[in-house]
Amino acid sequence: MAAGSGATMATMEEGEHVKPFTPEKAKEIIMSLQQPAVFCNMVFDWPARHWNANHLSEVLHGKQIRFRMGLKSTGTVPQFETTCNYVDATLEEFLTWNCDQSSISGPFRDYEHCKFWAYADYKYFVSLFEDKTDIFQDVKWSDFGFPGRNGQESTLWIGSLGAHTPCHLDSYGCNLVFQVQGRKRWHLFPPEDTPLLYPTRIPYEESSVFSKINVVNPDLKRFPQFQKAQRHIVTLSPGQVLFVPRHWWHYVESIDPVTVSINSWIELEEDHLARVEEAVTRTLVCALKTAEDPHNTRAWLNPTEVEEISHEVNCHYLNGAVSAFFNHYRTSNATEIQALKRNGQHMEKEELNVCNHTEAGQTHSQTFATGTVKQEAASPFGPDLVPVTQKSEEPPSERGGLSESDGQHFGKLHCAKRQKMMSNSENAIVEQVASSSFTAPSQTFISTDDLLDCLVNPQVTRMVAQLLIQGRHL
Ligand SMILES: O=C(O)CCC(=O)C(=O)O
Repeated sequence: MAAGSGATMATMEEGEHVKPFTPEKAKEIIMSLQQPAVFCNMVFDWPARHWNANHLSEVLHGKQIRFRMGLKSTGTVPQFETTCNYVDATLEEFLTWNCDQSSISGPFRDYEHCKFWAYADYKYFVSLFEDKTDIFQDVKWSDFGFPGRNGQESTLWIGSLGAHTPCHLDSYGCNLVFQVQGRKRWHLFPPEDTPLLYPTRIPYEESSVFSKINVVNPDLKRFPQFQKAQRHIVTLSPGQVLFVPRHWWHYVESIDPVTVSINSWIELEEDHLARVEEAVTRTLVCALKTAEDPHNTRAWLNPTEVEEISHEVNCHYLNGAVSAFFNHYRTSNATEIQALKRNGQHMEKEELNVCNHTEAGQTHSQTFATGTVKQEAASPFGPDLVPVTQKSEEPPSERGGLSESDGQHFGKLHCAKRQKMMSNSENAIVEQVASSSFTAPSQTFISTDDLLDCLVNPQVTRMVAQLLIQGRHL
């Protein structure tokens, strides 16, 4: 929707501006869109618009922050957090190292600026600003239709040129990313490309599935299927907000000397099952990796993870996730369940699709109703929502218009109602839980044997065997 009906007025220093979308409309778009897109002109009145690194350095005066240090020049192997070095420093020290390259003192002294980047990444506002809770109000996700959501549910990312996050997908939610300072280039791949991205859970981090591929310098001999992946690229500039739909893969790199961005992951209905999946993954990864080498977690456990990896704790965590799933659907009202069931009929058919997994990119892009197929229709949302298309052009600068080619790619299929991507099995579980005839297990009900019965179920072991055989050349 272009500025006009339903648009809201907001005041800023230079005069009055109209936001192109009301909170209700923005939320409707976010909950229905299955393609990444850039919102323009939505945050010009947010106080956080002025949070450049110099300003943050004053706000956080003297606070020690952990920076991840990586090499600017790399080969074909992704720079995972487990292989990076870390430096504890203030933002002021970071800025001195970054801007005054002759400086060889301070905590960054061992890192030549021409060879390394530094990244204060994935910093939760609540731990960063602690007692300065007023600052949370400077971020207003309520403008996107999420009342009360502010800095408290946000993370901050401050990096130097070349700082990047390896390619991964987030297991939970969808994502809104506000670019505050400098530009970042996002390489995105749709969920149906998952088999082409060679997913791995090592290093292990809850909620992140990493790709084995360095997508900016891929080893195509080792990962030939990656050539079929549908890369979408967008450069995010200050003042813009990127919407990343659920399960889209992303590699993000800082392409200016200093970058600052703020994001918030928005919870989705699908997260209830995803939490159980993550708990199973954690239990399995911890058990096998500890069996392999009981004393060396550094090689596989992401530094962001708590070190508590005992089987007992993981089982407790799994039971918590399963109970939460049951509680949620038991208390969901009938309309909600009906909607879930309807959406489930349009499931993404990725389950147990092992035999075809090398062809998945092709098969899915044909059947996936809201994939990246080019559409002829113009954008239904006007110039302030720029779709990120395959090999797309850069989005326009703030207040700029949608380019002709962008408009052609943004058809009505892309704004179809979010298909919940609920699998048949989840649909069946939801139905069972919702129906009174289903006796839900009580309290701590999943034992190690229960878990093993599922993991070594013949269907599962067949799938694992097929994956191992197909991947034996890796
Ligand atoms: O900005 C980055 O480096 C990564 C951001 C990211 O992975 C996310 O917001 O999910």
